[in-house]
This record gives sequence, structure tokens and C-alpha cells, in this order.
Amino acid sequence: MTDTLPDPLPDPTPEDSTPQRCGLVAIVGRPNVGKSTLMNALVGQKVSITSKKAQTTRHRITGIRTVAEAQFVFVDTPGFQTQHGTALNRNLNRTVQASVTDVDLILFLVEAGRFGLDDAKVLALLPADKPVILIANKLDAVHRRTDILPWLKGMQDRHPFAEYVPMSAQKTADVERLLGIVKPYLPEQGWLYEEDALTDRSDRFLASEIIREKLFRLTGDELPYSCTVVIEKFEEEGALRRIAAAIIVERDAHKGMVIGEGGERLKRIGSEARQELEHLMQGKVFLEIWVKVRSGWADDEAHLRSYGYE
Ligand SMILES: Nc1nc2c(ncn2[C@@H]2O[C@H](COP(=O)(O)OP(=O)(O)OP(=O)(O)O)[C@@H](O)[C@H]2O)c(=O)[nH]1
Ligand SMILES: [Mg+2]
Repeated sequence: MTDTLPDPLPDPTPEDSTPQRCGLVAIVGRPNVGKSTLMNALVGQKVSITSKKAQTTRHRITGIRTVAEAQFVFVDTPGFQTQHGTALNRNLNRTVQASVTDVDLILFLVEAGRFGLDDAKVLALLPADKPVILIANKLDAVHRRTDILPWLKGMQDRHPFAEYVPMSAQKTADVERLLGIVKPYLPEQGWLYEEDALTDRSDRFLASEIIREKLFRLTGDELPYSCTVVIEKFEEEGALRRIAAAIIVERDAHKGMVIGEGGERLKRIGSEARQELEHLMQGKVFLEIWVKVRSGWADDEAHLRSYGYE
């Protein structure tokens, strides 16, 4: 008697196996046009902090979305700085330029109906050999929609954009439509990340960013630019995390603004950050925040490196 082996499964033929696609998509534009809002919407979860103030994003942050056979790897960048010449700004601009060199596609964001010198400066930096999609964001805020078509036509003279997409990063249908537009630009290749990955950033980094977001949202205009957040302790005990953070400010007067009257503002920053961290990390968080003064940190390359600005 001979053992009969079961028939092997037929090899998948190219017709019935869709090859994997994966590509890097940079999101660039001047400060405050909605880059981080768009990335979070594309990813389906908040991975990059946002605020009404310019210069919110200070790092290159990766957000990942995998749909069927396609893995989109979005790269959020700091808004390109043209105003101040500090070491921090030079560092942010280097981050933007490094981010566009090795990507498959660039999403260039502007506010629908507006194209200023600050937008033109960013556009001039984009490599000529990469496809660029023009995203005319915040369409919901445009009162006269009929003005948008001639404006878009005018944009054709500024750059040979691969596509023109008027949309709102706050509208789910627009965001899903954009995913469909981007997909053909992803090269056929294996995925870079696990199917359920959302970001390449650590929980420790996300903690410092979430605290910085609350600081940005809860303080006046003068403050954010001169502040940063450093995580001094990040310990995990089962589902519990013990986090100690320092808010670094440039002047004694700024310390008072962060702490607020009777410590109210710092308390609110801490409690809003803790709630969001508990949601994100799905467990209890003990959060301690201190405020420290280090004058000139934003113009000191050595300090910048020690605070995580690569
Ligand atoms: N009305 C409207 N507001 C938007 C839209 N997208 C973003 N915003 C708002 O614009 C502001 C800036 O958004 P961000 O996503 O932080 O902008 P950014 O381009 O990442 O800014 P930087 O990181 O500072 O360069 C926030 O108050 C957002 O809520 C949109 O489609 N419509
Ligand atoms: Mg941003």
C-alpha cells in the first residue's frame, strides 16, 4: 500500500493574487494649513498633534494606514519656517527637506483659494522628479465656491501638479476619496510595517507630544514657540504607566504663564494630557509635570539634540 499525499494547493496565479503595494507619502506646506489634521484623518487615529497655532509640529512623524493590499506610509512634517532664523527653525527646515527626498509622492497643502509667498517658498523646495498632488484644504471655510475653479486653473501655471484636490481634512468622505487618489502612486512592493501599525513613534514620544499639544492649546500666543517638553521618567508596571515630564521654558515670566494662577493652568494641562494618554495607552497613567527655565534652548544646537530634535 502506498501513502498518498494530499494534492498540494495550486500556486496562486498572478490573476487571483493582488500584489502588495506600499509607499511613502510626504505631507508638506507652510505652517497651519492642516497637515497634521489631514494625516490623522488619513490614518484614522491621532498620531500627530494639532492646534490653531502655527509651528505645532516639530518632528517628522510617520502615520500608517493599511487598506486591503495597500499600505500608505504618510510622513507629517513641520510647517516650513520662513520667519525666524533660530537653530530650531533651521532644524525644522532640514527635517522638511530630508523628508521629501526619499518618498514616492508628495501632498502639497495650501488653503483653498490662497497662495502666498510662504506657500511659494515651500513649493520651490520640492524635488522636480517626484509627483506632487495639490491639496486645496479647508474648502469648508471658503464662502464663494465658484472662485475656486479659476483659482485652481491658475495653480496649473505654478507647478505641473499630478492632481488637483480641493477638500476638507475634517470631512471623512473627502479623506476616503483622497486615499483612492493616492493609491495608484504606491509602488508594488512588500509592506514596511505590520498590518495594524499606526505610527513608528514610541509611547514615550507620543506622551511628550500630547503634553505639548495641551500646552499649546491652553496658553496664549506668546508662549508656545519658546516651550518644549521632555519626558524624564517613563515606567510601565503592567497596564499602569508612571510618567514624569518637564516643560522647558525660556524665561521666568513664561514659567508663571504655564503654571497659571494658583497652579490652575498646569493642573488642566496635566489632567487633559493624562486623560488622552489613558485612552491612547489603554491603562492608568500617573503623570507628574514640572516647569523648568532654560534660557536660549531654542537657539542652542546641543540643547536641541538633547531634547530629541534630530
Ligand atoms: N475649517 C477647517 N479647519 C481645518 C481643516 N484642517 C485643519 N484645520 C484647522 O487648522 C488648524 C491647523 O491645523 P494643523 O493640522 O495643526 O496644521 P499644520 O499644517 O499641521 O500646522 P503646523 O504643524 O504648525 O505646520 C487647526 O486649528 C485645525 O483644526 C479643514 O479642513 N477645515
Ligand atoms: Mg502639524
